[in-house]
Amino acid sequence: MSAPFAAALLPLTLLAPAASPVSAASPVSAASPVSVVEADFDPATAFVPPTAISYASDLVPYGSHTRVVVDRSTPGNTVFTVTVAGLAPGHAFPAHLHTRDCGADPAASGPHYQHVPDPVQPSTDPAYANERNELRLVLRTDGHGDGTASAAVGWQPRPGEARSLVLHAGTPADRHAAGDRVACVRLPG
Ligand SMILES: [Cu+2]
Repeated sequence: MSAPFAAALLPLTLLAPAASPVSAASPVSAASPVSVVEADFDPATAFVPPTAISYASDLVPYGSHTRVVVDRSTPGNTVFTVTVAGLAPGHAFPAHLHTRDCGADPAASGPHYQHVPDPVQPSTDPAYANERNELRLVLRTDGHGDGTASAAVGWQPRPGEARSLVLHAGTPADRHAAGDRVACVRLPG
């Protein structure tokens, strides 16, 4: 290899370590007991599928922010903490763990994740559809549209089966039905 050619390669070699923490982030966070997703809400029509999708920009403005912390560090337990900034002020958003990945269609995230799956779907039996068997949060925003909510459950999601956190329209619902899906955050694993 000629010396000029080797010199040309050097900057690429130096770039490689800078890129590796980014590429390692997903596998590490999936295996780590604590995973953190931090993202701005974008429209579902964005060219690159966003980590956080807003389906209702009046309630979840584009560019508003979320942070979802999933803490599995206590065996047999999971603590979910959802923080938002810049959403509709003075609003209560029900938030749940759903089974499938977010998509352009709000229904893409599928049904609620259940620790003990109801053999009858859609699940309406209160023996399965309850806050112990599902993750159910209510995210209340202050006058600035900021808020945080946390809940602990006595289980850990099965890998790959709890792919998203969905925010519903809640109250005041304005132009939406209270149960409409207004935003979706993609979760690792
Ligand atoms: Cu839901």
